[in-house]
Amino acid sequence: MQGRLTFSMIKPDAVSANHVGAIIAMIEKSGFIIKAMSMTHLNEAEAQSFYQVHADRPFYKELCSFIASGPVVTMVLEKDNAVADLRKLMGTTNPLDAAEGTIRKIFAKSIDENVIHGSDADETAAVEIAFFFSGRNII
Ligand code: 3AN
Repeated sequence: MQGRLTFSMIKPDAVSANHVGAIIAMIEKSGFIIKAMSMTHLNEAEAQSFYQVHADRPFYKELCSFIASGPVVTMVLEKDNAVADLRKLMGTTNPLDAAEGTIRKIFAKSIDENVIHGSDADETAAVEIAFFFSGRNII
């Protein structure tokens, strides 16, 4: 059975552009329940740790610098089929390929600064939720 929880992060480009409210509205309208939410500013070491799975990829350094460049909004979201449904709502990694009406199509400018992160599997969702939230802070 697919899990009901996923992790999402609104990235620094969307926070600095004042798109937080609009993005959260799209998430809520799509039927997700916000189980936890926080704003934080990762330092480089924390960003590198969060994106450890991408350590071998050519864009790793730039990705970590970008994520550490400003505040982010982190969320635990609940819905049936949460991981897949959030990724559908986000749109493809490259916003140029994203479907109409998706968050990245509407708000993202490039593959490097693509507005939102969503877990790619139930297992990574559990790891990413634990990275940012303790059980005490999940409603
Ligand atoms: P997604 O966020 O859609 O799951 P991943 O997990 O493949 O995509 O990549 C993680 C992040 O790394 C993306 N959100 C994007 O910001 C960045 N990224 C992925 N592919 C590239 C690329 N080819 N060039 C630059 N940045 C990339």
